[in-house]
Amino acid sequence: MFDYKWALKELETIQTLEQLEEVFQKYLGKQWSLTLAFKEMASLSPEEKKEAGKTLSEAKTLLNEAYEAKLQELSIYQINESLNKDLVDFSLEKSPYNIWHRSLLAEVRREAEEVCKSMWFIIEYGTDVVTKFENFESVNIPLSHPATEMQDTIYLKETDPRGEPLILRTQTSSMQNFMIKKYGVPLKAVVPGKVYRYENMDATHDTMFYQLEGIVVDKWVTIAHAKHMIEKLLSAILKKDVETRMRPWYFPFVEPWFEIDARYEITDPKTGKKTMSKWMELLGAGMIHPKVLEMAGVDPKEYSGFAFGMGLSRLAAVRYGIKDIRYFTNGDLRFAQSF
Ligand code: FA5
Repeated sequence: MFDYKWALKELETIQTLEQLEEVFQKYLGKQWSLTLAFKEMASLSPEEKKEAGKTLSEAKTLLNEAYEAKLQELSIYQINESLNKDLVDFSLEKSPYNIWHRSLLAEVRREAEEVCKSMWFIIEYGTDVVTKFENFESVNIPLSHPATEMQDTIYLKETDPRGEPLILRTQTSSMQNFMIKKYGVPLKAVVPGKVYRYENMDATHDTMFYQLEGIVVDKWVTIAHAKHMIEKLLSAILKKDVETRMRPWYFPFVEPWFEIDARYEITDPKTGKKTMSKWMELLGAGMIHPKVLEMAGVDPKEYSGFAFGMGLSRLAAVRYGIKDIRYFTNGDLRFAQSF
């Protein structure tokens, strides 16, 4: 008859999960010694069968319990072992560099989003990689426009599933058509995000910078609404009184169009004297072109709207009086560590 006490002893001495598996197969697996023992019972007398059945059932329960207990013990042991191996040594000396600093650009972007939320704008980010249709044609920029050529636009080798060339978006206006189609009208939405251009870099031009697109569509929207709302947003984001001016410009996707500049001043922190004071272009805006509305399925006879594209990197420069927007992204530690 099957000696389960011996099996229990064997279980007790097991040290690894692999050994446990072997013992399981030996006693409790398909070719169980225990199963065979049950089979052997067929040749016994009814009295003996009763006795042997009771013993074997008891053995099965005990073995299963012992197996489960061992499994738990070994699993916990194995987890602890691997944790010990991966232990992080917290006694290492602190790095001489303090890596946590404020990112002024991220701060301005986050605050701009909060201001927009409080004014009931929907916020969406879109993707940095877009098709030429999204970036240009959907906002009434014909593909023959110079901006679509290599000097301004960064092309990717990859194409979309239809074979359309993919590019890095040059403007958040690439989301206008998508947003109107997605949310319908009336609509009040903003799209903050990175844009990329093949630019000649200088203190106010980077190849990657942040824009914040605004799209407002409803019945009876006028340029007076546009001016009022943009001015409100600017003063909430800049958080200080900044002199601004509005002047005409041209964008194919709005009509009429305008740009807003702000007085950009740099003060020497030591002497408190102004070292620079000039106009800086902050944003382009205008009434959404009827063709753009039509392309997004909106009847321009019934609805009108305005759109604007703010340069968040330049807004941050004006707000904090930073003399070169490239400091925000070029990783210069002297700049990063001073905030
Ligand atoms: C546009 O990108 C238009 N999509 C804006 C627009 C939206 C007009 C909706 C009408 C309606 P523009 O190229 O001027 O326009 O860029 C908008 C703003 O982004 C600029 O006013 C400026 O603040 C910022 N900007 C432009 N180029 C750069 C650059 N290279 N580096 C940093 N900021 C830039």
